[in-house]
This record gives sequence, C-alpha cells and structure tokens, in this order.
Amino acid sequence: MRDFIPIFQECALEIQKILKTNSTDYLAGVNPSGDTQLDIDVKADKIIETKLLGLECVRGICSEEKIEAIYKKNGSYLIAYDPLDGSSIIDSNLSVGSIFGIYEGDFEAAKIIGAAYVVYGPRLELVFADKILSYFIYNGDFWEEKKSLKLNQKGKINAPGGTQKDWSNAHKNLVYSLFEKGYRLRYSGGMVPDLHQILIKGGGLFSYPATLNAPQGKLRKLFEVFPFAFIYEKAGGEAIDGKTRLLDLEIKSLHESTPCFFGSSEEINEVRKTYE
Ligand code: AFP
Repeated sequence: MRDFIPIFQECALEIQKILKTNSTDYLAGVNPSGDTQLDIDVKADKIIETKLLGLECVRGICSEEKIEAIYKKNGSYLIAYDPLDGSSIIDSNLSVGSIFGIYEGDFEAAKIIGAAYVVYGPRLELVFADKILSYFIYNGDFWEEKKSLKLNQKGKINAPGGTQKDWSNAHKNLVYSLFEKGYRLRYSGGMVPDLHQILIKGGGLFSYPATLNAPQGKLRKLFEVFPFAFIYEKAGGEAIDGKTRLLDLEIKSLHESTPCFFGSSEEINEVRKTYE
C-alpha cells in the first residue's frame, strides 16, 4: 500500500507544474458531479489516470471528472480520486488539492483501505493514511517525512460550508454556538486546505450540512468524503453525516454526495446533539 506514496508524489509534482503555468479558464462543460470544469481539471485528471492505470496493482479508477469507472483485467486496488478540488478558488490563487481513496473489492465506504491528499499551496504537501498517518513536505529536492498529524479532543476552528441562508435553524444554532464558545472562523472554500488546517492545528470542526439548495450536501462520497473520513479517523478524530459514521454509509452511484462533519471528538459530539 505504501507503494502508492511515490506515485501520488509524482502526480503532485506534475500537477503543481501545470497549476503554475496553465490558464485557469473554464471549459464549456460541467463534470459528472455538476461542477463547471477548468482546462487544468481535465489535465490533472489525465496525469493521474495515466500514472494509476500504468500500475499492475490497480484494477480500476474512477474520477470526479469521469462519468464511469475504468476497469482493467488484473490488479487488486480501486482508486477513486478528485484530481483538483477547489476549482472555483483557483483564480484567486488560494490553495487547492487532490484527493485519493484506495478501495479493495468495490467502490464502497466499507472497502476503503487507504487515502491521501495533496495540498498545492505556498508549499507542496502530502498526507497519506493506511494503518498509520504519514505527512510529507516537498523541500524542492525531495519529500521529507514529518511528524504524523494527530487531533486533540477539542480544537478552536469552525469551518462551516454551504450557503448560509439555506442552513436549517438547528445548523445555524450549532455554528453560532461554537462561535459563542470562542471558536474562530477559518473557511477558504477548498475542502483540502480547510480540513488540512484543522489537522495541522490539532482540532476543530468542518461542516458541510444538508441545505435547502443541496439536500444531500455538496461533497461527494467517493472522491472527497470517504477519503477524508478515513484520514480523520486515523488522526484520532471522527467523521459523521450528522448521525451516522460516514464510513458506515452505503453508496448507490459513483457521484453521490452526502452531508458531512469532520472534527475532533468534542465538536463531533456537539454535532450529534444537534442532529440526533
Ligand atoms: P469547487 O471544486 O467547485 O471549487 O468546489 C469545492 C468544494 O467541493 C470543496 O472543496 C469545498 O469544501 C466546497 O466545495 C465549498 O463549497 P461552498 O462554496 O458551497 O461552501
């Protein structure tokens, strides 16, 4: 499994190059999840597809940018990925990311056995989880492994996603009650940097609830939610849809989304009290 680390690192370096040099113009179409597509979304997707399908151990891939999964005859791992998450904030030069989930058998939460994400920011960073969580920073020559990341029981960050006027009253109360307890707003609109920040600072809450305009939330189970749920649990945190553990959810179609909450135990308990 750790053989994927150098592969994800190679993808990260290639994608970082196109981020620095290519245009951030939108293409005419939308991807299968309904988001407008950028030229670099498609290029990043191709880089990852080529690398992953070239590996003997990979049996199939599916991407947020593709309607269907692609399968080969042999191999044992299935990889679901979001090649470039945060397309709508690239033009403002904020950090964006790539997200990977490694599955064995089927593209299902119960079958996830590893996950990773890359942060393209002022620095290039990779977090990889299988049985343990590993954290790497690229120093210009090679990837240096750093001390692993761990969530405390409680943090100070409140990162609430979604259109606020479309939040339920219960959700509004949850978000505002955290501010009243001293939590600080930290939200960029990129899932990767927002969740990375909570991990780096040791705790907090990221929420993307069901809203009036998105009753199933916005974030996709396979490409965004399950990989981060896996990583947060490995870091000692929790990840739920309000009531149920995200990694216990079923999935009916590749591009399905779900409400989701990621954080340290104390904040997730507040979410449970609100939603149960
Ligand atoms: P884009 O890829 O369209 O920019 O969406 C990013 C994203 O899927 C995720 O990275 C963010 O957490 C979430 O959307 C932000 O959504 P809101 O702008 O609705 O809060």
